[in-house]
Amino acid sequence: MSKVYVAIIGAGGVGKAFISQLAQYASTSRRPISTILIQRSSQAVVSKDYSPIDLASWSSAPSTSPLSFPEETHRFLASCPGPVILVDNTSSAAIATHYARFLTSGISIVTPNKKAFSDSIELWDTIYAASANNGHPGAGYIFHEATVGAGLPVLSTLKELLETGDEVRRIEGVFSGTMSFLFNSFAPLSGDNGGKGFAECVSEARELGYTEPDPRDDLNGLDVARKLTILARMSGLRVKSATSFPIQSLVPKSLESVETAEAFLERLGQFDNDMKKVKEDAERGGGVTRFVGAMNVETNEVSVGLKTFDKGSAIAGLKGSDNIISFYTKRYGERALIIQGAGAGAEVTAMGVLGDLIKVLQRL
Ligand code: NHO
Repeated sequence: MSKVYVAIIGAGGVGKAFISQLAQYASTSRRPISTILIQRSSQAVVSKDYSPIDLASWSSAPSTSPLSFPEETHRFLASCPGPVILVDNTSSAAIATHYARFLTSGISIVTPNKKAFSDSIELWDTIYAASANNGHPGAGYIFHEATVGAGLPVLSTLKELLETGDEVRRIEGVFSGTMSFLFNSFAPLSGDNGGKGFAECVSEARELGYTEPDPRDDLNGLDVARKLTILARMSGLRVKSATSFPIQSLVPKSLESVETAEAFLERLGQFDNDMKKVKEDAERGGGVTRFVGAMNVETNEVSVGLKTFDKGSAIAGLKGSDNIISFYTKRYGERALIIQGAGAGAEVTAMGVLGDLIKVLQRL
């Protein structure tokens, strides 16, 4: 079996978990896998002769300054003696906008980075048109399962529903591990959260690795909006961008432009009473408040925001950082096909990325 080469960009929470999962997979895989690049913002481990980097000791291997992107990175990968899979474990929009160039050169891409798929519809069209997924000869494949629901099989299920001729009518649920964790701990079913303020719950979610690098990307609803944009586009809706429909933000107006995530978290506590009121209003009506998203193919609508749920509902009963995603389709009707489980965190997200890498290996 011919060797496959892997290049990894981004080695933060998800990237590091991915590298250790890849090391384990490669040690038992019948297909030889050689990692030739591990690139971070400030430094890179580059195997100039394309021999494998030792994944057990990469962090102490000699490093250089990063290859420029896309120029040097593209040149290095396009000259590789075999098929290449590029793993983008960053949240960089600058990297995502160049995917088509790599795909056209036969380089496959797997990524949990939502930016490319939830930006303009034109970028989405360009990426898919350049990929082997759409039958483009000689092109690379692209998979991004972990962009929705981390390791949960959300996009692959949607694809299979559609390919087997089902009709998706609407998709609803809790799509954010951070928001799920926040409301499950800030507004638990029992009503008693041990006196924790909303800001304290946000800091906890960040420490647990659930949030985006800047938690405002979760709290402003944009992360959920990005996931719904991806699901809606895969279902056939031509959503213009992740900001082209109503999104309820939980970031106080005056903190939107605070420079760093740390400064934002320090000041968020000043707004704890606002969220306390939202929680108490829901409780007075006998329910709990949760942050949800929905898309409706029939009415062409997408929405993201807070909603009150009956305490007996599946959404109210979620635990930890769990996501729940309900597909209402022609076949499954109003009882829905439901996927539930941990929807954030480095290990489960890295699993989604490695699962995609294995899908590409099977096609190369
Ligand atoms: P980090 O820890 O900030 O790591 C990013 C790394 O990329 C850093 O080491 C940075 O130096 C490097 N980097 C950035 N720009 C670079 C560049 N131009 N060149 C080279 N290196 C560069 O972020 P994470 O947590 O590891 O996340 C990585 C990617 O996974 C992001 O795109 C993120 O959106 C995505 N992701 C993460 C999660 C998660 O749980 N952490 C999930 C999905 C996707 O399912 C998860 C989810 O949706 C989480 C969401 N916040 C939620 O539901 O609550």
